[in-house]
Amino acid sequence: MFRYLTAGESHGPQLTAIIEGVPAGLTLTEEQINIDLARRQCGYGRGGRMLIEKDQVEILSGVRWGKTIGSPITLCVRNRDWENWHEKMSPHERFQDEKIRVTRSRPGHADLPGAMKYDHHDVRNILERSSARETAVRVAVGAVAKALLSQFGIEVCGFVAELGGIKASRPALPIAALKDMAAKSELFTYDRSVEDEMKRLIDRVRDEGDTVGGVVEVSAAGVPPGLGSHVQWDRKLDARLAMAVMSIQAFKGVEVGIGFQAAANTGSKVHDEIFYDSARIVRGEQSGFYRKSNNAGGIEGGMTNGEEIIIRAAMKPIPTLYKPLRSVDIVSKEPYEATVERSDVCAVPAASVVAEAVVAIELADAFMVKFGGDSIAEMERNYQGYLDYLRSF
Ligand code: EPS
Repeated sequence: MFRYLTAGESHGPQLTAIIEGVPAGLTLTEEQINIDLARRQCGYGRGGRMLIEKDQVEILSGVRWGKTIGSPITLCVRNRDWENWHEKMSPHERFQDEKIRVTRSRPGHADLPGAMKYDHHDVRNILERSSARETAVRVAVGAVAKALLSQFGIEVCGFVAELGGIKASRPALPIAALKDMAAKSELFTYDRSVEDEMKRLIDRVRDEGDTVGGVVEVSAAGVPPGLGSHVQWDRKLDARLAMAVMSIQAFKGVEVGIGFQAAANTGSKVHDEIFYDSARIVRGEQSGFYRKSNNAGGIEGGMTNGEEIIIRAAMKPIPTLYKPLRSVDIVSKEPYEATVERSDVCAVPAASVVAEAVVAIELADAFMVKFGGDSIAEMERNYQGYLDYLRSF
């Protein structure tokens, strides 16, 4: 099992993750994790905080001389903004200051339900942890999952598929080519033709003091058939992926393959017909079975079917707005209009990197469940045995 927890507040000293279950012998460096941390910080539409933060990971346990040793891995990403928050976020009672309490709850945030649930009369106690700042360390965990998956030829990549209703169209290219295109795009999309329109929309929305959301897409290629299971609800891989993606701050919907479109079509148009060609095995493919379409998004009955996994998810517009929204002060009960001094206009490109991370984490977990060993060498033996069997199936 690949499992993890994160801890840390947005303006606290650092974000921390502990990962358990990574086998020994995996090459892992801070530099390789930092590449994904930097990707998450880019993207058109971010606000002032990203000028302060330059996220870098520190590996504090579980790795020795560039390789995992099988023990829990601790990752830490320090918050540079902590400089400005020492007293306001101090664990020590002597810094308590009622004057800096936040009592105004912003619509669309965790503020009000969180304050009610935890009996807080200072919304900061909720917003610090509900903040999407936490995704920085989840991306670091995702980079570890991706390192594990890439040992077995599995590649995962996130893209922006839609922004404020502007749809990108996906070229019929292998994932590596799409990844290159997205890496060169400020919007992290594989469709250059809509990029300017998306940027213009972000500029217009910024001028209006508003925010905009979108749809991210994550693809995983090279995934063998048979990850996940049909036998129990919590072993179904699509269910696990949906939960992981829905757990990203500001996400409101998830679909696998054609998702909601399937509901509007008849069965004969939706289901991917099955073919067999023994020449595929000679060419080194994992199986002779294949599909000519992939409406299922690579998952049938809660299990991978050997086709590319495609997950799409909707991110709502960030609720922290310059434009006033009506709300109520939780202490005085007086109405007020919620506004901010600092906010992102659009974080959909960054969210595509986060979605990529959480999908990679679930796939790494499912992969460990099926082929898990205590070392990479043991997993390679397990995996090779399965591939040999699959080719003869
Ligand atoms: C966030 C609010 C902003 C974002 C932050 C998420 O932070 P601040 O309130 O400090 O300006 O910049 O995102 C990040 C810090 C990040 O690393 O992505 C929120 O309320 O969710």
